[in-house]
Amino acid sequence: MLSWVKDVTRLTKPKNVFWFDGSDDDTAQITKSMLDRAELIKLNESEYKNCYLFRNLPDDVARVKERTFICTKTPEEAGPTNNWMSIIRAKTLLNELFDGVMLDKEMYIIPYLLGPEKSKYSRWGVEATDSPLVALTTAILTKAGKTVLEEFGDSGRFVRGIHSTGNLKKENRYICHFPDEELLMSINTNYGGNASLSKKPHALRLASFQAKKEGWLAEHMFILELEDPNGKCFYISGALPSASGKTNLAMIRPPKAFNDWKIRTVGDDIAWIHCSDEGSTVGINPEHGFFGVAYDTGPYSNPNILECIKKNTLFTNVGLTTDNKPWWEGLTEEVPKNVIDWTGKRWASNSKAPVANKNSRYATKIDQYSLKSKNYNLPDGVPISIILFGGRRANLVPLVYEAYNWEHGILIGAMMRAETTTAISGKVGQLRHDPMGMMDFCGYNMGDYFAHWIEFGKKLKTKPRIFFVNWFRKDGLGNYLWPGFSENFRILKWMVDRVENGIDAVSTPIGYIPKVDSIDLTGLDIKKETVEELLKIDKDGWLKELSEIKEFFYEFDGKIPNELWNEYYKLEKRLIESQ
Ligand code: OXD
Ligand code: MN
Repeated sequence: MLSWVKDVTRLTKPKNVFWFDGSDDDTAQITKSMLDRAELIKLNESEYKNCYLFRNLPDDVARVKERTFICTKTPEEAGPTNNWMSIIRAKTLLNELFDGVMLDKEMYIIPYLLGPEKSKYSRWGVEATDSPLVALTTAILTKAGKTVLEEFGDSGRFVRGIHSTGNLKKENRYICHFPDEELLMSINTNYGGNASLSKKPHALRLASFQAKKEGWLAEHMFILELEDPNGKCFYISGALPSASGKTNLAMIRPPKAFNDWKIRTVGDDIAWIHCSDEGSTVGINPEHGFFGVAYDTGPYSNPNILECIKKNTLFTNVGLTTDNKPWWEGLTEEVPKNVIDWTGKRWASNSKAPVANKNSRYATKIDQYSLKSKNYNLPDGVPISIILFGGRRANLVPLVYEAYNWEHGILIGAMMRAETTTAISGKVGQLRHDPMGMMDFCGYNMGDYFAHWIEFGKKLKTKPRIFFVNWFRKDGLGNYLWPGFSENFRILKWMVDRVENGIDAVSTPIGYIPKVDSIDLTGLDIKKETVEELLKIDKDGWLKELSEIKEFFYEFDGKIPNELWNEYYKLEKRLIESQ
């Protein structure tokens, strides 16, 4: 590690190297230096203890797919869903950009651990960065510093990450991944998803590549714990596209009628899933904090997190009230008077622009979240019995359905499409393929990725059951049919009833759907016809969907595994025969 840090120092030429030891003192020192340079705003201490606000530049507030590259020998290794750059070209370009980039700046060296201590499933990384924001964020989202070094010993295996804020020019922004070398290089950006390399670049893109080689899965999934009234716990892992309520679902509060059920969180964004020595499916959360979307988070969508982010939290791109409290749409009904918007300007009350950026974030430690599962940090992980995929679809996709088997489940994961949101730059509301929520995060050819899922299943003695959910179906007038939010608990409960108690379901061409009266609607005012509508299968619509999926699969140039095509044709046949 020392010799690598020396190499990075020679390349980037910082004026000083700061080894982050993970202590509160180090964090306080970095925070103070940012406050001194007015890069950070201290929030109201009596209501938001030890909380700060950072504002990114307006064109650097989201992940940028078009500037994100997988650098391998051949484009085929990266596959059609990734941007590819040759290793030589990327290295030449980046070495030039990084040459002397940290002159006059401090370089922070942050050793971090992804996953529980003393776990064979955990992995190390080190990020060298000139961004104090990244240093603070990594200290929140991972276990970082000295304790990691102690566990690390003299192991030479760690993911190397080099990052510089550079000049923040978008045209020279690069987020490059070199899977063969386990190396990450990111420059001219300071947004968490591009710059905090431990998160998306390491825990998903590089980890997915490692996972393929080593026989496990690195997924864009939450893990939640559901405890039934008898005290029995179930673990559900689920992928929804970015900014589709994944964090909120992982922290859902059951409706009043289900007071004796508990939901607790293991992780909200990333799951590393392994086959245990006994052949069961176990998952860990490699992260140690939440980097959730603030915008639209409120007492209705996620009451549990609001209490957690009142201390030791780093906010980015939210609004600021006159008494120095963070604010974003959804936090309270009324916009506070004289609020400052996320760019630092006074917000005009007739303005159509939002106060907070739609991808504004809070970074906070899982430790201080009161509804975390007591097993969130178990070295052996938690047993996963349900895997859920989902998407934001105004029509076609029913509220919930279950796959017939593992391979069929992989097909429905691979078929996942969703309306776009704001975590990535680009147009909002368009239908976009997002297989297993991994479109932006799979570090290798997704055709091989689907094949890897099939192989992984072969090792499992008992496979998790796979479900698909869509909370966002609308009626002809554009109104949501399902109330969503905490009511989604009812669907989680149905899944558990299916898996645990074997309750009956209706077999349809696309999979099992609930019998209308088997979803527990106690205390919910919803018409039976609405539930029927939510579960309706539009066969012509599905056949059209399938033909679009086929076009998508063709892009993989023969790499879609036969098992997936088999499931595809079985599904098509079921749809045609039921016409
Ligand atoms: C995230 C994302 O930041 O998915 O979690 O964009
Ligand atoms: Mn995510």
